[in-house]
Amino acid sequence: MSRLITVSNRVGIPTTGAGRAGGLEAALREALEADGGIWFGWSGEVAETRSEAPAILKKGKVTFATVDLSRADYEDYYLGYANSTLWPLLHYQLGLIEFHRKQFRGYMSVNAYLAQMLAPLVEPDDLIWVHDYHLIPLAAELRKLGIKNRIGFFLHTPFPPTDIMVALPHHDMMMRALCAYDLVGLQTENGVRAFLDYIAREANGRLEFDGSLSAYDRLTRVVCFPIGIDTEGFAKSAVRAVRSVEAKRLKASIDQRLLIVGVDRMDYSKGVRTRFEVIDDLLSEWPEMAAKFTYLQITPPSRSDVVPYQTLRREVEHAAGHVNGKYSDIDWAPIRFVVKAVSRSALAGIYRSSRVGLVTPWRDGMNLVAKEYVASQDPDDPGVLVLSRFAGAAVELKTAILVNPLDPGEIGSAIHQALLMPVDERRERWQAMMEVLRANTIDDWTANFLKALKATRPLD
Ligand code: GDG
Repeated sequence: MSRLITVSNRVGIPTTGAGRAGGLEAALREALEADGGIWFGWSGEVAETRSEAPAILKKGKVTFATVDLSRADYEDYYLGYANSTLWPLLHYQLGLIEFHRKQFRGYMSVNAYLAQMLAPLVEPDDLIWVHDYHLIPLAAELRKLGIKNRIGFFLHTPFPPTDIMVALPHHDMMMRALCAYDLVGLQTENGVRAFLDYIAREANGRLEFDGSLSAYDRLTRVVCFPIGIDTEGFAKSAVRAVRSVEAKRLKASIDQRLLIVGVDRMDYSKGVRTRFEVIDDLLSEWPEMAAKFTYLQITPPSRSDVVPYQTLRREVEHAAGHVNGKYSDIDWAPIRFVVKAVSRSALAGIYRSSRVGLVTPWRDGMNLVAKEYVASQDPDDPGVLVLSRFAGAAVELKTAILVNPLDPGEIGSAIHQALLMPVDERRERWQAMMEVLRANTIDDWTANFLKALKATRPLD
């Protein structure tokens, strides 16, 4: 029986009870528990020097193996190349990309180091599943060390079109590194098409009759696996959560008003800045909507050591204050802006209590908030999802109101439509989305990826 080794930038060590884990973390842990396995990655600690060997923690059939990184690694690999070069590139934000050779070298060096730390833990039959853009070169580095196991990679972000990809200095190296995997999983068919287009135009590779991709003197597979959520679990916890203290506090505080909710990490790709302009447009176009709704935006801080994230925080705080200053009355303010994380169960209750879920990223690999919002709704009186057409989730959630996230006027009209939408139409739209979410859960996603990885041929 093959063991599973998952590798991700941060490791989901169960510290505070299983109930706290997010859907992805819980699903990966479950997959590891099934046949036993290892979860390997950075500990999240920045130490004077890198660890000489992984710290090992065993819980049941799962081993958590983590290493510390140095301050230079944190700056060059994590803040630098991963989050200031690759993240904006993968979200089509060419104007925000920074590129420094020192950071690129740091990124390559951390990947080589992680491969050295991981290689001794690998047994011949293990399946290795690597996650996300921090770790693109890991398979190539493991191959250099003689690891012949089947290695899969899943990219949680979008995969951009060729004309954007080639803006990355060393794009050829990154693509060659991706093709060192036996299986590359992407969120959407659009991403798969972009990958194949790059390989055909820039790498002189081709798609073989059996569906594998021949490039850089080897074969790989590139397949779309849209990530899902624990649909029924979320639905159940939303039912419980509306009875929680937090949900009751929220309900009492908004009075009879309709709630609009947005939940996003503080990240420019999520389109949070535009949303305050949306509320401004909405209230100037339909002044009679004043005091009829409350817009609650929950935005946990994220990557606050990266300069564009600091700028974003200042700008959004300013924008929220500006709109509130313009429209508030003594007993009502249009916006509640919460810059901190709330508990997972409170989140489910908040989703369920709100008439509109506002999810308008400029670009997003999938966007789990959109799916969680739908799963949390009351079947008899569901809320309406207003969703960016540029989120991966828009491919599946076709009966949301789809909007262009760059057009505040269009989003404002969509909210207006959602606030006034009759219950029959809300139910119809919700049922169609819920069917999709039941047919593709996080467990299906894990099982589908692992099945496809097992079906690839190990190296001789
Ligand atoms: C990446 C890709 C892709 C948010 N605020 C709180 C909180 N959250 C949880 C949400 C959701 C998760 O964080 C965010 O997931 P998203 O999918 O929306 O976005 P990213 O973090 O950017 O994730 C994305 C995803 O990977 C999976 O492949 O969909 O495209 O960018 O689960 O509920 N959770 C709690 N408190 C908060 O305040 N507890």
